[in-house]
Amino acid sequence: MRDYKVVVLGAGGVGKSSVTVQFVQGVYVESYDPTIEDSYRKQIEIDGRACDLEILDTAGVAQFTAMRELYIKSGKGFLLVYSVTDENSLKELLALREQVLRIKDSDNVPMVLIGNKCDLKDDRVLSIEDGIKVSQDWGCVPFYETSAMYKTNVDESFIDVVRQIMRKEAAINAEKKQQKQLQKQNALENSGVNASENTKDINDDTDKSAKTSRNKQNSSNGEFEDGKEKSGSKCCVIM
Ligand SMILES: Nc1nc2c(ncn2[C@@H]2O[C@H](COP(=O)(O)OP(=O)(O)OP(=O)(O)O)[C@@H](O)[C@H]2O)c(=O)[nH]1
Ligand SMILES: [Mg+2]
Repeated sequence: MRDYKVVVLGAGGVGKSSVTVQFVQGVYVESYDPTIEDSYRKQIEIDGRACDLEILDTAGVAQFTAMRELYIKSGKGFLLVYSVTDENSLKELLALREQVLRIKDSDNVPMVLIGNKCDLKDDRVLSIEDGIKVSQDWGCVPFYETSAMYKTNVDESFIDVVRQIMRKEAAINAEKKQQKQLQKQNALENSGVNASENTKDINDDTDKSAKTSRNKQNSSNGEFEDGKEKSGSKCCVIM
């Protein structure tokens, strides 16, 4: 079973714990108890693959955020949560995302943008378009409006980020395999032993293994086709 470490980030009180507990335990927590740090495990099957999710529900309240750098380092995917009833919570996410990209030293980090509390229609101050705009500014990061209270788009958000982690890992593994083949090919060429025959064999092998790897990806999650990645995540998914 593969391990997937997902980190839930966002300002205080936006509903990180409520969303997480809804996903893991299927219950809604009405009371507000600021989190210091909570870790959950959940096993689910995604696209036919058994996944062991470790979910880190983090602190949003400033005095508890000292550990942030450490858990961003160890996380593979991120749920960035704001509340549609709190304008500042979306602003805070901009800096949080920058921090994630800086610590990960990459622009390609599995993440979803979540606008929570979408059931609170009278208290809403941020529109769906506000969320879509941020998602687009972030290079079309998948965006979901969620309600932890009604379990709206909660499972979908977690599954989306795990799928992104899977796709990233598959791409890294394919690249590693290709590099190994190239090294093997170079070593044979340098040894000068019947180089042209061997190279032909290896090229054939590379072709076959690339095809097999593509086929595997097609049959398991349909994310790759003809060696090109299909966009599995919609740019913006809203309730
Ligand atoms: N109506 C409504 N209330 C919500 C929703 N999600 C969370 N809440 C409420 O908002 C309050 C804060 O929720 P938490 O999940 O504790 O927020 P948090 O982001 O974990 O807060 P910190 O741990 O302090 O960072 C609680 O009273 C929740 O019941 C939602 O989707 N709809
Ligand atoms: Mg919390």
